Amino acid sequence: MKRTPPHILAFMALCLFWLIPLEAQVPDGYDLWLGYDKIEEGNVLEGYRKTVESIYFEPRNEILTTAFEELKNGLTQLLDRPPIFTSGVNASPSMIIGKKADLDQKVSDAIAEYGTIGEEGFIIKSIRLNGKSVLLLTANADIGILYGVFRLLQRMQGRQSLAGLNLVDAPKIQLRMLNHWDNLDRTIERGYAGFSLWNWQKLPEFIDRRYIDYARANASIGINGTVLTNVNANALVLTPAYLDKVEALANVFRPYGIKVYLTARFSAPMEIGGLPTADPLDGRVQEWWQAKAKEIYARIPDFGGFLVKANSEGQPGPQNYGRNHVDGANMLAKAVAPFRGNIIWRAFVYSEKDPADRAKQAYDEFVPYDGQFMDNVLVQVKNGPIDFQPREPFHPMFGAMPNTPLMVEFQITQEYLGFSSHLVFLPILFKEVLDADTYRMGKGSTVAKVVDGSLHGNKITGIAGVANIGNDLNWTGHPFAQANWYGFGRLAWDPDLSAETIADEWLRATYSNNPDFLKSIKEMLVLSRQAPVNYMDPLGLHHLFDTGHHYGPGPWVSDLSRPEWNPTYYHKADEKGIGFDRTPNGSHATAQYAGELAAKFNDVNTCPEEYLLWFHHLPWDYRLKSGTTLWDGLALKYQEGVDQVQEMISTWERARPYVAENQFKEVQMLMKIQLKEAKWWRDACLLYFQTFSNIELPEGVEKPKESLEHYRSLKFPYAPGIRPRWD
Ligand code: BDP
Repeated sequence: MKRTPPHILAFMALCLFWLIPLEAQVPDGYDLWLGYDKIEEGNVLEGYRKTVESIYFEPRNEILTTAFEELKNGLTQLLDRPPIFTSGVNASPSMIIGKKADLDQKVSDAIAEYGTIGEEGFIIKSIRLNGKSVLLLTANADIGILYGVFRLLQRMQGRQSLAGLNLVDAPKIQLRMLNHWDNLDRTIERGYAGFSLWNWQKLPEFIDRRYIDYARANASIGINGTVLTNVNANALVLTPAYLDKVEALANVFRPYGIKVYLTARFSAPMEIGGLPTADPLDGRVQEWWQAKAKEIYARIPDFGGFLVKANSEGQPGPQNYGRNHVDGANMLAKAVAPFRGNIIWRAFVYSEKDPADRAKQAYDEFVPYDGQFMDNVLVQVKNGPIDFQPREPFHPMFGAMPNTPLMVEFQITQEYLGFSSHLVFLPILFKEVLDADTYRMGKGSTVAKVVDGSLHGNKITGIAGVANIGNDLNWTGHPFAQANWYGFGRLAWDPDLSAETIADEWLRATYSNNPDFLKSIKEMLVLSRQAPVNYMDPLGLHHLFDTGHHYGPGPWVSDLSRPEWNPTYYHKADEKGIGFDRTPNGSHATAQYAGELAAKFNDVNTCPEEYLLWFHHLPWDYRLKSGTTLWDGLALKYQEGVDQVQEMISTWERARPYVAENQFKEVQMLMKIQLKEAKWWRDACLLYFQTFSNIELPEGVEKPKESLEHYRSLKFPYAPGIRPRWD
């Protein structure tokens, strides 16, 4: 056999030497916003290095050790050298980290703000100590230190100055939770980023590195609770074999300040407990849940509690036994109360037996129960009255139940927003809802104030986001969908933050600090929230989605057994016009809003145009504010949505110099899909609505390439995220 000449061998070795590090440098998105790339700007680097030259920080327990490791790792990468940790304050460190109780009194006495930051807040402040300027990071409790460390690193990622800093921050909402709609077979209902992270088969022994990185990412944005399982619940997760696995996950998340919750299937006492009933007023059922709670808390002392979807979309609940939501929720609340657990009871209900407008049903069913739930019950309300549509007015329950803590539930996963192939920056949507004024206690009674408890003085507060996370390499499928996870967490911490600030923080941490990049991509993010509303559901239209999978348009669907599952129920298009009349002439859903708002929505002249067809059925020749007819305006909106995607594509071109080529291409390819699908939406919807309006498309709207029959014939049996049917 011929031997390879030594110079070829040397060349090959050299190639390997070059290839390996090069490959390792290609960003794959796994790091999320926690990629601590070395700071290249010399003066900034020097400034930071000086500030954190030597650090006094004694990690005395699990959470502090997490914070210590995170700090060490982050600083080592950002500053390209490991920090020096001193063994005491006497060594005159440039930075001191410690909670109040662990600090020298001389140091903690210098801080007046401890009383304002509660258990989870932190203070990062420049103080003078022994004639020297020192950066102090302090808190009342360990978790505050961890949050402070993450914030410090984030400021460095964003190149914000640390000089003369006085940052006092604490979360405004107590329970900041992700809801995973993950099934035990690892499929994810409405999940578009692969399979579930939870590898039930290998748990409890095998701890996937992902669990730890998931916890890090959540802690970095202040998320402190996670519901591991789907709201369409499987009782098996409450059996000992699965509780072993849940316990293992809880142990991984605890050092990051994250509590584990489970969904409770209401009929579990029958399915896994062998009881003949799940009636909440039956003593055996009550005892079963009490014993179950005891069993769980014996394993997981800080277990958060149960999230329950009851009597909704076929899920069992107290109504199966002639009882009501209060009976059901309080029965469970009593079981977890001795362990300081909470029950989160969902208000997403609508019934096939109730002929009332679906948008009205949750309010009608829940508002009369105000004040009747036990103190450890929170009612979780979706942001709008239908179901996570591209745009909905806020849910009228907000502000209408002053004696009940209401959580808002947002959907981070994009069930109705193009799955993980469309780029949509959701913090803008979340802010529209949080900033909406309910007028319930006069002007300024925003949804944010209902949720953070300040409007009605609730003792317990919470917010939930349906996770968009799966086992895709980059966690969320679309690289920009990471921003929605990030943004949800930041708003859960502080609902008053602006979407602009969130975009800025995320872009800097994830991609680049270049001002040109930031400016154009921030504009693109704003556009990304408007575009899908225009190309899917403009002017207040809603639920035009194809059945079951919700992938793409299906405005023609009208043959499903339940009326409110058909898109035709929502758009009500006919020869005369289009839209759902929710004024006093129609379903009168507007009556569920405060008087000022109801009046505004009822009057077609004052109703915001973005909600026009949500509240009104209008003739095709109705004149919009722009002077065009409704038909023309609708068609032009669809076109505008497509044009906006086109514009996003051009803007992304400008990002090329600032991001790695693979990152650039990945987003570019996804945007091509988004453009194709935006056109699909425009053409399918307009061709269909045209069968009623019988009017030509106006100038400026591209002619559809295919026929209506073509769009109607499309089938997607393998679209991801479909709901499993075991109930
Ligand atoms: C809808 C989803 C369905 C969920 C339901 C819910 O289509 O898969 O189970 O909401 O929130 O958005 O319970």
